[in-house]
Amino acid sequence: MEIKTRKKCAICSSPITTVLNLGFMPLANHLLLPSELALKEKKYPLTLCFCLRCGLLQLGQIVSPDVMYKDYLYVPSNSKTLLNHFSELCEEIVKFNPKYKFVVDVGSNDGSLLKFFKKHGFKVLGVDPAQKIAEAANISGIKTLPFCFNKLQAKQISKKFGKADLVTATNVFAHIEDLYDLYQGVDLLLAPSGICVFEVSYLADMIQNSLFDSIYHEHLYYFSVGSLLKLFEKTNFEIFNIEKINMHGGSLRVWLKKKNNKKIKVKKDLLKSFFLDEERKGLYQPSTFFSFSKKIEKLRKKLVPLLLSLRHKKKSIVGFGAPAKGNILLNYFGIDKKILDYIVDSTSYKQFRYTPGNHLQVLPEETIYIERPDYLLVLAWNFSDEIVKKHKNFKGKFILPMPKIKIV
Ligand code: DWN
Repeated sequence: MEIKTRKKCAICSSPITTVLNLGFMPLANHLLLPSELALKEKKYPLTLCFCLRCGLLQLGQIVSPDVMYKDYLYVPSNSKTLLNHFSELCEEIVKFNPKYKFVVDVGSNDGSLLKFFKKHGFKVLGVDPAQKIAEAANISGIKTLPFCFNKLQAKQISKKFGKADLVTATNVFAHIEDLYDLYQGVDLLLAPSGICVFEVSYLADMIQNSLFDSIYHEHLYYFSVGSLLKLFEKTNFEIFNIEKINMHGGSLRVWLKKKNNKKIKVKKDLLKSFFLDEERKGLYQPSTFFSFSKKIEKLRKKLVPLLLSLRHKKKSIVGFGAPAKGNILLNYFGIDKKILDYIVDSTSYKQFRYTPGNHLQVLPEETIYIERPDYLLVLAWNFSDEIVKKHKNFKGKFILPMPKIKIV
């Protein structure tokens, strides 16, 4: 089934309340081939629902992973910032336990993270449903199984490759519908002394900075620490450490151990401080999310007139980066060919395709030195430092739309 409606909370099965409706949106990462432009484009409802009992913010509609990942175009290796981040994650885990030897990365994509573990002498194994990208990872020497991770697959992996010391997952666990099946699978795969380290976008940062562009059909869940604690109550895991990290607009790095592993100490005071901070920020109150739409409207009322005024002055504007988040921002704010001439992106999979919804062509980054637009609207704003530095010879200006509009 292509899409289904969620009626109850994914963590505690309580009724859920719709708190935000972004209307009908195309799949944010599905850039169209030229031959698809003439076809009727599919758009799906995009709503956020809140559970009063456990505080989980979750999508009201679930699009089938087969639909979302069959022609997946996102790879992390186009960003030095992200690769440096993966290297730091690897170093931190190796420092935590230098004896770990076998790591499985769930949602391993092109193997960017596993390459760092491989350099440390780990046995590495990736799991990712994006067939083309998994194939490229295998060719690059990172063994990758081309399917979605779940409990059944975990059993097969454990039988064939043995128990893992470490399971990692960066920006993946919010993409998997059945969270209990997922963690039962991680439990089956991990050795008794093993740990799972995963990263997810952090709800507190999303609300604080009105990062509505991270709301799209791939992201089924928007976690607070409070909702994660509720989730793990009903699994064989417990959180023993949590770090706030500055990736993708603000994320959490969550460290899990098995409940009966008493060798690793739980940082109880740290977890409590996150919980109290979230309570103070209203992350467990639906009213926080009802007011979220007003903050998005305020941003729209600033950004769109700014862009229109530049166009009125005959200035040319080009989108920089074709991230999933950029497609949400453009479609939700109605920014189309009237404002942007085209988009540039360094990802070869994305080039010469067209963005979903507004059908802007994606061209190679170098185009900006040929066409020389007056402005670049940086849609990959989470990498703006890297982008502005990399293009210091670009003669035009950069418009950074999030979290606050800036022109540099
Ligand atoms: O959860 C997810 C996040 C973590 O990554 C996935 N569902 C999909 C993806 O979201 P995204 O597409 O918003 O991710 P990025 O990493 O913000 O995308 C950046 C885009 O910008 C890529 O298409 C690459 C491009 N880029 C570029 O063209 N030149 C990036 C840099 C740094 C550059 O210099």
